[in-house]
Amino acid sequence: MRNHKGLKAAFLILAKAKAFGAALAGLAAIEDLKQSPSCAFTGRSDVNPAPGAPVWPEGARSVLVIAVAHPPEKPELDWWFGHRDPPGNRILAAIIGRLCRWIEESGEIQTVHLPYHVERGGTYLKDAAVLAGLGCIGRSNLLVTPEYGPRVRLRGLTLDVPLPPSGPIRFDPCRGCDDRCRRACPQKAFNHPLAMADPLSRRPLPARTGAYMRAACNRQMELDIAAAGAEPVAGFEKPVKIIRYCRSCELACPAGKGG
Ligand code: B12
Repeated sequence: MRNHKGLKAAFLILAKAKAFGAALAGLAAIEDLKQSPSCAFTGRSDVNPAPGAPVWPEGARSVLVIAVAHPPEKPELDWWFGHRDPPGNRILAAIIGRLCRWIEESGEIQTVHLPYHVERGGTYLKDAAVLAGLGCIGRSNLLVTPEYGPRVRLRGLTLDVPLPPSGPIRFDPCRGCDDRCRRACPQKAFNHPLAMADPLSRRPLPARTGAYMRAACNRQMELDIAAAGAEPVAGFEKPVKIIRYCRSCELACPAGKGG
């Protein structure tokens, strides 16, 4: 897309994402994303096995990432009700679905609504969000935004046109922080520096210092599933199991609103 036309399209699309309910929205170039730490790191560590490089939809050139805030006073946005995915995720999916339809009405751009899981055709949303200018990767290994700290959830779509990226931004709230996200972890997932077998792998990653252990974090998720009990919930005929996944690292972060 020629420069001025691309800029205008980017502006209109980002404005529409907000009009449809996104708290934050940004654009990243897929060429840049292919070089991003998660794509490059993928599969290089036995400790943090990852699904592999994303498989991009044919012709995709740009990614639009949106964020919806998950403030501490609305914990239910993040809860699983039985097999039903969290309300926050359904809000994200609805916004992306509407955006796809709206963008395609132009007749000039093809979109693909990215699934959540990388192994099912999705992408690494935190990396995409950093490149799109939504924030930075914090010592919690989460995307930290100036507005809401890490208390956001992400979703994306691809577009088959090269649009001007809206990031990255200069923002680093972790510098000088006393590591309260890491200290809050019930499984001490940040206590183990990763020895990366591949000398070319980027030492400071993940969680910026190579100190995030997925298996330990996942152990807590399994405990959270085991702790879920059936409760009466409006809209459900019978009591339903509510899974409240751990959010200790993000809730401990002082950055942004709700921090
Ligand atoms: C699989 C998965 C999990 C797994 C494994 C997590 C992991 N990090 O490996 C488990 C179940 C354990 C998990 C846990 C959690 N998850 Co999770 N998870 C995902 C999923 C589906 C893929 C993540 C992945 O595989 N990453 C690949 C691995 C290799 O990378 P990584 O460990 O995340 O670290 C990379 C980045 O930090 C990056 N990086 C580091 N520094 C820099 C610097 C720059 C400049 C850039 C560009 C990148 C970068 O490089 C690292 C790799 O080397 C994403 C959704 C998605 N499609 O992206 C959600 C996602 C990352 N999870 C999310 C959340 C909220 C959580 C939890 C808080 C649980 C919860 N209540 O939902 C915890 C927090 C864990 C943590 N502190 O990292 C959110 C994060 C939102 C945010 N603000 O960042 C996401 C985006 C989902 C969403 N709905 O929005 N998760």
